[in-house]
Amino acid sequence: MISKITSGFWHDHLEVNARGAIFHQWEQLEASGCIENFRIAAGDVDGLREGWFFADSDAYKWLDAASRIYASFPTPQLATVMDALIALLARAQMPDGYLFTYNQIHFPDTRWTNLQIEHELYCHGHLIEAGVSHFENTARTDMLDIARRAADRIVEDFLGKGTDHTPGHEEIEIALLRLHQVTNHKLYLEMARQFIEQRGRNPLFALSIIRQNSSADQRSKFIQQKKQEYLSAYPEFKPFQVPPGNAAKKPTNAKLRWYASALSGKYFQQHTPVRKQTVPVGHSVRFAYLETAIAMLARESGDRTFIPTLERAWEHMVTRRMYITGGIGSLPDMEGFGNDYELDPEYAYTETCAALASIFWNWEMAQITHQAKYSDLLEWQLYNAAAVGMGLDGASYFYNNPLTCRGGVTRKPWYAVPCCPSNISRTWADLGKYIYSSSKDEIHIHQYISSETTVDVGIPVKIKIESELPWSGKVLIHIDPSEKRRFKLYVREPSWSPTVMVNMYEPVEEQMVRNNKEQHFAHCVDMTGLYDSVQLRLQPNAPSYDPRASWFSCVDWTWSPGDVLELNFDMSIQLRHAHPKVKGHQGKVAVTRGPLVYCLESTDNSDVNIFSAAMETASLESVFDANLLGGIVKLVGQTKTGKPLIFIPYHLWGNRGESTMTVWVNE
Ligand code: FUB
Ligand code: ZN
Repeated sequence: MISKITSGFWHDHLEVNARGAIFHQWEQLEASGCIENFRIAAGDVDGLREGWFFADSDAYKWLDAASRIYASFPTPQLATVMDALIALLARAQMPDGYLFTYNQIHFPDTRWTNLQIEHELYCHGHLIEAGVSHFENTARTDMLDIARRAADRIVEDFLGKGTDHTPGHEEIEIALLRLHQVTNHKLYLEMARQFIEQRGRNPLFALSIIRQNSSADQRSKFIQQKKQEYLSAYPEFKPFQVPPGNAAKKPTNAKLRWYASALSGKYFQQHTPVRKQTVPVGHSVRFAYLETAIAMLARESGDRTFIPTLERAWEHMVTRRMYITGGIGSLPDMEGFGNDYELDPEYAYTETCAALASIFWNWEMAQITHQAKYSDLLEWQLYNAAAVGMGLDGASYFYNNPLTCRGGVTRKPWYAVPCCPSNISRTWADLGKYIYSSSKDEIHIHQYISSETTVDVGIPVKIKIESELPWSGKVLIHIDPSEKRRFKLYVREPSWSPTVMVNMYEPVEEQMVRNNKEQHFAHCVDMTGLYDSVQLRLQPNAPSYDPRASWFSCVDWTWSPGDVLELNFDMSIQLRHAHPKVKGHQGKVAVTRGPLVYCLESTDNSDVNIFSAAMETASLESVFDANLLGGIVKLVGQTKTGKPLIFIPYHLWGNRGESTMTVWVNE
């Protein structure tokens, strides 16, 4: 059920997404040759294919994002670009459904050659997802037909095949399951199930990866040679210059660990069958896409035997392999998980896509289990580890997201691997789907985002949320059933709010109450007694972020048109400590308020060394500053020597040119 986001923090972000980011991304895709690759494959033009073997996926993810954006911002400019791209994809697709410009242009006689390395199935997955999103948001079937042709090709080529026929980068599974949701075509579900169940069962995986690596290397050398020949033949051709990416600080043995992880299969989550994968390992985007797909399969097929493994992996990730921001992936090179408690803030890779992938996974888990901890983490990652990925202008991005930066890192308009920009755009454009879930006689409110929707509990119930998050803790929930009706409303008590004060307003005479709620105040319920996880609730000196402290409280009530529930979350500043086993964090705190992690950026703190300054913790207070970064609540305090300190939300750092930054501060 998609809600319309109506105002506030997220509405502003969605405006930037729809009016700026999506067009900026299109320009970059054109400029970088990604779209031209399809024209070459279609035979429209001759030219040089550009970008990585997975470049096609960026065009598909853009179309996916554009389709979702179009549902709320249906501009003719966007429609024109989308339609042209769909027509181009139709021309580029081979008559039998295959579409992968890398092979079509360079190796027309080969297919499905290096499944672990070359992302062929990953690209087809994003193609299929674009088709599903386009159909869901426009009700048109032209792009869906392209997606179905691709999916049918895959079913024909892979269904019934053995354990050496799984993708190296998970994604196709999610795509096939989404396609199954809209077509109800059983074979798509079966294909996804096979890809998932066959993972980690190839006893010769190491040999296979060595062969594929060497084949992929040879193929890429061949392409380099072709490129040189092309550039000599066409000296006037100027290849797109991608700005240099941000170097990631890494431990000395990072490369070696990457090789070891790849050979063992862990990097690809191919080391053991999925039901035994209780520890998050390897490339973190791949890992979280796999978990998302497994959860989707469990939900769609009703096979709940997958759930305990997913729960254990989640618990492991949250307690031992996740940064305070909700970011995952502490090893550059591998772009993935390190060992337990290996969470160096400077090495933090925490790719934007990894946070997004975790959001997808958490949403699936929230729907299956109705446990608030998943929605809590979804919210935390949305505001921190994911939101940091897009700059305020919608035209500058981070790819990897350190928690400590000593310089040399800036937001870039584009990347050689531009997977994150369109991924964040498509997620934001779909934010309205993460707010509610409902069944016969209950509604769960997972997120407090200003929005409107109609929920079905046997009768239609209009719900409007007016949320002041993340700056203030007041949230009004207007409940408007079409007639008086008893049902349970579950509201999530966030882990970050030590207490929640609740007021309920009930109309006595409908019009009057709507106009003047205070005077018709009917009930005041302090819900703090209603949850079981009291022991996990935060104390002023909190441990690290722990979503398990979140709980759904139930308001079992006969609702009347015009009822209003008011929640007031505690927005006091929290000082959080890392787990004692995380190296280098003794004597340091991370500062959070509400769902936001804060940081010190040198731009606001030119008089202090943000890495060595010791904070006077009692001095911290929150101040709304209308002139800072578009209007934010900043935190102001001072060092032990009396120098001012200004904290801004972590997701906003890097918006004012090059700087240094730290999340962890000396106490
Ligand atoms: O490989 C495709 C995407 O690019 C991955 O998801 C990202 O981590 C980056 O490697
Ligand atoms: Zn990415």
